[in-house]
Amino acid sequence: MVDFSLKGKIALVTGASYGIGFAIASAYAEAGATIVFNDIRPELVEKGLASYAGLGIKAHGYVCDVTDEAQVQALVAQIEKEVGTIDILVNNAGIIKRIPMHEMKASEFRQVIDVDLNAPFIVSKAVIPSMIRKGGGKIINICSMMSELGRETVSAYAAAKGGLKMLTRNIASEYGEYNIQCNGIGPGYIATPQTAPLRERQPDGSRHPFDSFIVAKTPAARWGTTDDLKGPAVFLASSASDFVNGHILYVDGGILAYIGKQPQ
Ligand code: NAP
Ligand code: GCO
Repeated sequence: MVDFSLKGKIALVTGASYGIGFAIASAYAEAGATIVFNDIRPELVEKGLASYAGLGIKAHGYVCDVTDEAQVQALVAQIEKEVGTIDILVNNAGIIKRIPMHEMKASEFRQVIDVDLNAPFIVSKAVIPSMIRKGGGKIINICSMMSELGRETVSAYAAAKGGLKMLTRNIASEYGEYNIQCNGIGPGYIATPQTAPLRERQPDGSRHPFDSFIVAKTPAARWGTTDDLKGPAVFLASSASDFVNGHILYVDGGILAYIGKQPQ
């Protein structure tokens, strides 16, 4: 019997008050895991706790900026004291800044790299020693279409998510012998607050051009929802994927396989 259960496991999902992180954590709870999450703003941690409670999930929420190594080290120690050793880490917290590269400040570029690439390093580094002591663990990095493709205005984000793909492969390479599997999920275009600006109705009520573009570029002819990510995330967190390591699982409705529909 293939085992997709997460019963008895403790999962930390970063930036999971809402959006993709919230959906993944909720799916993990449904599969039996104890949920731990963090957010950078106290009010969002409270909002997240209420949202989880609304689903009947007693989550553990903490305020922590994942780019701050001291805060992350303290968070992991507090989780280990109050909840237990982390079995599953999902590096989900992320930001994007859509600015033409020649207009982007170096500080803005660095901020995106800090959250989307440096932070997964910091948090993974903090949890790996305990995973080794425990005999194994799962690390899942939330990558992106921009781990493979570029587009206008997302230079920092693409650089970060491309780097995150290789960090995923390197963690897999360095820690596979300790029964730690590190894989990535590469969501396609998912309807969350992060992509809301790309889906806004135009003043005349028509669809945003980027909205129509993505629908034409996706064989499934739709935006993804956070529900589409739940099954792949549970698979990569479960023992069903114990021999999957260093893999980026694209959950994109087929975007990466498709040249795109001819404009009518
Ligand atoms: P989102 O709605 O913007 O949520 C991002 C979450 O990360 C928020 O809870 C945010 O908290 C948190 N966060 C940001 N900076 C943080 C920090 N320094 N420390 C702790 N938490 C922090 O994004 P999403 O659409 O759910 O995306 C989640 C992940 O999936 C991101 O890594 C994103 O790059 C990736 N992704 C998204 C899509 C998509 O189409 N939506 C596709 C591919 C990949 P605050 O609200 O307090 O900032
Ligand atoms: C953008 C979008 C994308 C998505 C996602 C695609 O501006 O192109 O925000 O980057 O967020 O990463 O996989």
